Amino acid sequence: MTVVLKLGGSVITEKDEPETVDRAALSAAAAAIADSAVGDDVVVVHGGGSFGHHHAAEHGVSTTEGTHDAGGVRAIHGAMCRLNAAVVDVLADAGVPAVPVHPFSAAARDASGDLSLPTAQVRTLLDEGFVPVLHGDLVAHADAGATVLSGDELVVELAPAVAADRVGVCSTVPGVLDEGGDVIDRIETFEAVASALGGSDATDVSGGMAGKVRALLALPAPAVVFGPDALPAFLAGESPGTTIAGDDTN
Ligand code: IP8
Repeated sequence: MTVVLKLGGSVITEKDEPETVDRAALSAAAAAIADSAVGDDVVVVHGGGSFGHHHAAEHGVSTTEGTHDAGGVRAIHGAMCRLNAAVVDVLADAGVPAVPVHPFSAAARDASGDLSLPTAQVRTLLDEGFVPVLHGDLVAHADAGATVLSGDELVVELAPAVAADRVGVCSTVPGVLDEGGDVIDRIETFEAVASALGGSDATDVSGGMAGKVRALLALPAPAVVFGPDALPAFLAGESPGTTIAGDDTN
């Protein structure tokens, strides 16, 4: 079984405190991954939380607005590397064979924004028994300098590349919520939930929950969106929160 697991940046960091890891939340996630990693191939992707977003905002960089300021690039990428090192350390302390993989060193976007992400190293690391840990980062972007590459985009690229059987998105909410604030159990088409999600036709995968759902519907494997408390259940093979299963999963 191959699992791609996204740990939301706001799950593992203190969102309002610049560059502060939420040690308790990260340790709990690491313990859950350590318990389950035996026998499964697991790729971890984490978001930026109070590390990358803080610096990206300061330098006016987003998924579409780039920068040619090398100092800004070093500041944003450096912050993500510090968070990645903290995540890898906590996973290692929990007994997970975690190793860092930095997308900025490998990925590129062309002038129309299409992403190319080499994945042979991730597949090979999995085959060799490691748990690769990637992170939202910056990416070299033709005609724009460097732009933000979100963890969600990485999940969408990686899941088919490693032939993931399951995709988990651990966020601060317990699933995709309907207008009344209740968790939607299962989503098979975007149209069925468009009004609950604000009907956004955003195609940018970092464009909130609507964009996330759209991107996850296009995956060949079912994706599950859940809150931190449900991580052990997800890793045990259950589907807590919201299951997102588009046509291609059948
Ligand atoms: O939190 C953002 O990753 P995300 C990474 O997954 C940076 O959107 C550099 C802000």
